[in-house]
Amino acid sequence: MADTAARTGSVSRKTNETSVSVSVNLDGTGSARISTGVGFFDHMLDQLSRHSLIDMEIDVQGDLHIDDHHTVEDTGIAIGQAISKALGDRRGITRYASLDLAMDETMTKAAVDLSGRPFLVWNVDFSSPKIGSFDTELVREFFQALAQNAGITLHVFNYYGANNHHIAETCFKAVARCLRTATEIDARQAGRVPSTKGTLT
Ligand SMILES: [Mn+2]
Repeated sequence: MADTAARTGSVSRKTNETSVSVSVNLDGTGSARISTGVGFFDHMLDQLSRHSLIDMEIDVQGDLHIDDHHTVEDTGIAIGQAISKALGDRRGITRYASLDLAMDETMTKAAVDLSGRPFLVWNVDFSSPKIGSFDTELVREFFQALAQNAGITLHVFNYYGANNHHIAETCFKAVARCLRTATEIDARQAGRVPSTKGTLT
């Protein structure tokens, strides 16, 4: 599969609240073209692409006159669905990854299992409800939507940190680095699905 089929996925999703279009390439270089209308969220998605090396094209028109909630959640849904499509039957993938990511005073762990079973364990607290105009509670909403729709077991744990921008950014970067490793083709799997069940879908 890895040598022939491109591991790409595209999703277009339109509701009364948002219009979202996402394309991903798991075997990219981390090139991103991202426009959600939410500056801080664009910055975080840039990190997600850059450090996962998953190319991402993301274009979102959301009901930002209400708040950022629908835009962030629906973008997470679409990225998750696009990644799941790109993974296909998950044959040959590394599947697991975990990483401690440091950024100045902040340290965050992420662990992922591309199990096909959605689960989020979220152990991250922010000391402020806002980063600029961005609601910090939306960071969790994004990863919940991503895990649910990508079929990922995802754990995120912030050990410590003082700056809320850093805390959010370490979550995105740590998950990105885990996605990079876990989605990568493991040559020793020799094209097999990495499960004794024989299936991850
Ligand atoms: Mn930053």
